[in-house]
Amino acid sequence: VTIDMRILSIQSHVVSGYVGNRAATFPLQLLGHDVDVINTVQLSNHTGYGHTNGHKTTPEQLNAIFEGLQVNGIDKYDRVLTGYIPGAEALRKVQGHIQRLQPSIYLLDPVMGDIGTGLYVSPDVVPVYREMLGQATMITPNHYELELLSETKINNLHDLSSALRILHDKHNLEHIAVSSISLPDQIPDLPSPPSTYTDLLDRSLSASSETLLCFASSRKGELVAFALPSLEGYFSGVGDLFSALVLAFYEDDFAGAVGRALHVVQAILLGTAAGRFSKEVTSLGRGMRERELRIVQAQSHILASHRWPGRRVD
Ligand code: PXL
Repeated sequence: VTIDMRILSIQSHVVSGYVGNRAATFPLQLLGHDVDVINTVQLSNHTGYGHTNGHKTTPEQLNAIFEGLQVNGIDKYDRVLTGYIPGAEALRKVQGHIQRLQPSIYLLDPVMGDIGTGLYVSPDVVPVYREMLGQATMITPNHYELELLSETKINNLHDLSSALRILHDKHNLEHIAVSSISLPDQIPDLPSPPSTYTDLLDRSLSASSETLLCFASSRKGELVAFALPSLEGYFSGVGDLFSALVLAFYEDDFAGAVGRALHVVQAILLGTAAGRFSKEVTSLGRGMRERELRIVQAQSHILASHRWPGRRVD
């Protein structure tokens, strides 16, 4: 595995909890990388709580940070990761700087919203992200974000394939990981959870019967599907953690990196839901607090190199 990469991560900061840079930085460092961190917002907590205080970094402040790095010649990065950037003007600044930095790999996570919660950024970031697709090596949209980017509705596997083709062909994008999507289609012979996951199941709430899917899609036509157990309720930061791990694990096998990232994410989710990493074993309440990902406590899972099994469906 590649170690000691220089990575720039541009995402949110929350004082309490684990979304954005707070979900990405620790895993990347634990995996042996130097991570430079630009915070696009500083908030007390993620926006899923009843109340959130804090501020956005202004476009001018973002520019000043980039310029400081540039003047000192310390802005050389192997890989760049972007996530939650809630304003269009700020996103434009980031776009310009990434264009100048020319990292060998740029993972763009088009953090805009989710089915259920809807859009949680300014609507004018959507066209900017569409423009930026040509700049990215890989993107990690969820169902909602893939619909926004492709300007299509995705109700079945056929729609999914069309949306992916639009992004690969029209927007010249190499790799797409659809981080989670719910489709009515039966995909035959999808491998079930690996024993390294089911071994963790004992003390946990059982996963619900609903299955979510994840896909790794590459421009040359390879499409790999993964079946994921869906846990009840919503966990924030899961997509942010997933993106950071895909970026860290990617060498030349995109679906392989996605499979490894999924295994880590599922182990952390299950452990969090089961209260496994807490001082007391708690049952999962309705509170946001118990749903904060236990990323620090789950570090052995980040370092284990298991893969979630997938199957080619192209
Ligand atoms: O996980 C996406 C995300 C990132 N950053 C902040 C958020 C959220 C989702 O709620 O609130 C600040």
